[in-house]
Amino acid sequence: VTGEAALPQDRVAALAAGVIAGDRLALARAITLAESGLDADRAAAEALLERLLPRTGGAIRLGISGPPGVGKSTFIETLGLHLVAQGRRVAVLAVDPSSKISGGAILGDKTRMGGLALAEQAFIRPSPAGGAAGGVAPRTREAILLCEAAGYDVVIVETVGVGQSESAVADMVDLLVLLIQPAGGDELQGMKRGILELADLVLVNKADGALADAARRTLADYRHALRLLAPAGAGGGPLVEACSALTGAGVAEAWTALAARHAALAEGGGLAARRQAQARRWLRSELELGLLAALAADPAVAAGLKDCQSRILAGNMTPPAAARRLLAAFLKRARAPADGPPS
Ligand SMILES: Nc1nc2c(ncn2[C@@H]2O[C@H](COP(=O)(O)OP(=O)(O)O)[C@@H](O)[C@H]2O)c(=O)[nH]1
Ligand SMILES: [Mg+2]
Repeated sequence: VTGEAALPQDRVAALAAGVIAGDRLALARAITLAESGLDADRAAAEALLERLLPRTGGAIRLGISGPPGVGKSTFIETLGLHLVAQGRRVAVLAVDPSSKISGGAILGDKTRMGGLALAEQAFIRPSPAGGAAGGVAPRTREAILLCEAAGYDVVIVETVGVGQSESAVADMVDLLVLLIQPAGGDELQGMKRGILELADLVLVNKADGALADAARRTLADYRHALRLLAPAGAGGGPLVEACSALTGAGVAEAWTALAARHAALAEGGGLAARRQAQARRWLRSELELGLLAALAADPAVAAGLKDCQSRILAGNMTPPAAARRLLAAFLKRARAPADGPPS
C-alpha cells in the first residue's frame, strides 16, 4: 500500500479514459497532475502516463521561440486557426516566463489567441515556467505526451527567447521555429550562431505595413548569413522566410514548409533518431534533478553544509574538498538503508 494521499487506481483509469476520449477538461487535469510538486501526484502522473504512452508520439511537435513581443502568440493564433480549418487538432502549451502568480502575460496570450481558444479542435494551456532554466516548464515534455494521447496532431510549444530557452525547447520538439523582428544588420551580429543552428525555420515576422521594407532587408541579411554558416548541400541549415502573423501573409506557406520538413525527417529516419536522443537526454536530466533533490533533502548533507560553508569562507577548506566530504556523507547514508526510515 502506497499511502492514502495517492490518487486511487480507478481515478487514474478514469482520467486516462477522459484524456483518450479527447475531453479537454480531463486533459487539463492530467497536465495539472503532471505539473504538481506533490509526491503522491507524481506517482499518479507516472501511472497515468504509463497507460497513455502507447497512444503518444503521433503529433508534429513544434517549438516557437523568439524574443518577447516578436509575435509568437499572434503567430500561433494565425497558424492554429489555419490548421484547425484544415481539420487538424491543435494543442498549444504556452510557457509564461514571468508569472508564477496569475500574471498579465497569460492574460495577454489568452486575448492574442482568442480565436483559437474558441475553436472546438484546439486546446490552449498556459503554464508557469516556475523558474525552470530556459523558460520552459519542467513538465512540458509530459504535457506534450498527454496532448498526443488526447488526439492532438499538432502540438505547439511557445517559449520566450531568454538565454537557453531555444536549446531547452529544441530538445523536446521535432521542429523549432525562431521568430525574429525586422531590424538592421547589427542585430544579426549579436545573434548567437548556436541559436540559428538549432532552428529549422527562421521567420522574419511583421512583414507588413511600415515594417515591410525592413523585413525584406532582414530576410536577405539572414539568408546571406546562413548561407555562410551552412553552405548549400551540407545537410541544410534552417529555411529563412518572412511572414505577417497579423495579416496572415506567409503563414500558410511557413506551415507547408514545416510539414514538408517533418515528413522528410520522418521518412529518412531522422525523426525517430532525434526523439530517441531527446529521450536519452531527458532520462539523464531527470536523474540529475532527482539526485540534486535527494541531496538537498538529506539531513546529513544539510548538517554538514553550514560547517563546510563557514570553513570555505574562513579560507580553511576548498569547495571541491567540501563537496567531496558532503557527497561521502550522502552516499554513506544512501548505501545503508537500515539507518533511514523504511521506504
Ligand atoms: N505589425 C505587426 N504586428 C504584430 C505582428 N505579430 C504580432 N504583432 C504585434 O506585436 C505585439 C506582440 O505580439 P505577441 O504575439 O504577444 O508577441 P510574443 O510576446 O512574442 O508572444 C502585439 O502588439 C501584436 O499585435 C505582425 O505580424 N505584424
Ligand atoms: Mg506570447
